[in-house]
Amino acid sequence: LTLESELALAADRGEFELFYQPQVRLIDGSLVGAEALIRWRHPVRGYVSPAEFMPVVNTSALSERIANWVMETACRQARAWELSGNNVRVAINLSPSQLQSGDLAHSVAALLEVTGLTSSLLEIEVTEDILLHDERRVLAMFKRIQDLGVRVVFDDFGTGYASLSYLKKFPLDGLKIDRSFVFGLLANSDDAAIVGSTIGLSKQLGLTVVAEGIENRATADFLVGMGCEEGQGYFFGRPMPAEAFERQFLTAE
Ligand code: G
Ligand code: G
Ligand code: NA
Ligand code: MN
Repeated sequence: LTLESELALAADRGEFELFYQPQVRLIDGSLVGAEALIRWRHPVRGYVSPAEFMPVVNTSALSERIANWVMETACRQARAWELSGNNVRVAINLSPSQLQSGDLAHSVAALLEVTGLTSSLLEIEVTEDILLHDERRVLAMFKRIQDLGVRVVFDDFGTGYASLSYLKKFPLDGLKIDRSFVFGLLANSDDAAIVGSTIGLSKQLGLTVVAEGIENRATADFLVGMGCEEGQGYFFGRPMPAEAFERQFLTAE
């Protein structure tokens, strides 16, 4: 069995799950959102990381099917939390290959309609590389997604091939500062300069900014000092199953 056919079987058998990692307001640690991260619960191997299987998904016919499953699962979860009185902005990841076929804007509109989710509680994370292919089609599609009120952010900002001009032409609500710049923030003045400039740039462009990969309080405090409002990282919580996320971060209605 190839990994690709194993993955198709896994999808048929419902072996995929979404984990949720908290995103918080750095000033007081209060919850603002969650990033949904896919996991494969393999019957023998246990949880398998997307780093192992998403590269295969992304080059296979499964790509769109998985994207639709992730979107639907995240929207249903976000709506359930919304109904229980917790407005959690849920962010999903879409790889460039998952946008090649189909009409994402149409799928998103249909999902919002079916689930009843408030559109601003859904966020889509894309990497800067998204515009490398079929720029006009992708731009038009994301304009329609943003018109629905769904948030769109650049993930891993600063690590891709995009130029700053993408910030002008892409309909964007926020940036996520890649964790490779955040890890060394306290020790490396280049990282500090890059992070500080990105925070400044975001503010001047009216974008929200989330720092990723925060692993200790000192880094969180330093980011607050630089004017960064939101953060994510093991210091606040690891990606975890929905039930664990609810117990740790949400209030029962
Ligand atoms: O969760 P973890 O840090 O192991 O994720 C590893 C990589 O897999 C990250 O680059 C992350 O963006 C990606 N990833 C996680 N979940 C999804 C998903 O649902 N869809 C896509 N396209 N990528 C994902
Ligand atoms: O590419 P993307 O930014 O979507 O990747 C998200 C991945 O980053 C997830 O797989 C998650 O497990 C990982 N991650 C989240 N917070 C931290 C952190 O504080 N430290 C490290 N090393 N990885 C993190
Ligand atoms: Na992400
Ligand atoms: Mn990222």
